[in-house]
Amino acid sequence: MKTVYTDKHKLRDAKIEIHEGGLVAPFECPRRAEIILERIMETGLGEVVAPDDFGLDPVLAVHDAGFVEFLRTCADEWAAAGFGGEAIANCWPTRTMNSPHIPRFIEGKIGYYALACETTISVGTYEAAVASKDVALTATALVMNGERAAFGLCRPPGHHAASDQFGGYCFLNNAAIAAQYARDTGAQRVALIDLDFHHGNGTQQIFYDRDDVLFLSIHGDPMDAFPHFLGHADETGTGAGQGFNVNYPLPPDTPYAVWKECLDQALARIADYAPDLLIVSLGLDTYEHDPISFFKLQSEDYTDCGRTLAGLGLPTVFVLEGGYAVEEVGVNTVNVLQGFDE
Ligand code: Q9C
Ligand code: ZN
Repeated sequence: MKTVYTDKHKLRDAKIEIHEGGLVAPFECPRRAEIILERIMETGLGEVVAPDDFGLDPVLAVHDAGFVEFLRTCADEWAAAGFGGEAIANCWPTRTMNSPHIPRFIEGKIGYYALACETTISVGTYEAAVASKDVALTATALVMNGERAAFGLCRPPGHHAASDQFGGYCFLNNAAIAAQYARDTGAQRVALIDLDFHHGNGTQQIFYDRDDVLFLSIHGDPMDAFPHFLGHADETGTGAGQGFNVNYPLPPDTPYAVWKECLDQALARIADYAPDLLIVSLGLDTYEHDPISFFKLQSEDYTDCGRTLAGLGLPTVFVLEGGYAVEEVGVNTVNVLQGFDE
């Protein structure tokens, strides 16, 4: 299958992340995408093409305009306030009493829009996030125009980004933007399966009240893992979306055999839904040696996963999400795509 890729991901190159009580080099780093691209070249997976510019309309179809403007101006406003380093949230709206006012000052504004504080906003982050959604949209357009499948090598990732929140290394929700674009260009129903180790809280939120995008996610139980507050099995959708949100939280040390049972259940639900398009939020942080996750998938399991996804027989867009065992992320990613292509 074809891969969509651009060097612009390198513009997202933050220097710090808050992790276990200290500052570390970010797990979500440019090298991840380079290693995946190298593996694609070395295996001859298929042609690598550059993204087209889709502008902001497909972004504003799922994200709040004030939020997008905040992402665009955040790094500059941080510097203009006289702050050094990277923009980082140190405050949150009160959970017990909510005011509708969005702070004017950047220190309050970033707290308003932040989902978590591990993720800073550095110079270039917005430009990289915009390029990343163009990668996802280009891959989606390829499939809407007749390709069996395509891979969007997206960086930064997107699935934690909600309609007006960033965090968990995510700024714009590439998969959600792609799903909405597919709906707006002829797909009646879209299924979106999130295989990243972490629950796709942002994607869930964006489509929670809708029945035209079925969302399913297999992930570490939020009782034990980020994003901590969403991803429970009792989150099933609301209004018209009731029954169109499906979560499979799993405990520490889950091996592939158990994970695969959930995948089979999820795929049965998708087959029953009969979508026009499948979007896969492809995280590789389910890997046994991922530094921030707790599942036990092995490299060869990813080939089986890709083969299993292909069994649905649906036009399929793969969108890269997480995966932080950097040396192995190329092999694991391409194993899924090769398994699908077999
Ligand atoms: N200190 C994605 O995989 N919390 N995001 C990390 C380690 C944030 C993961 C906890 C994890 C975000 C796209
Ligand atoms: Zn993840």
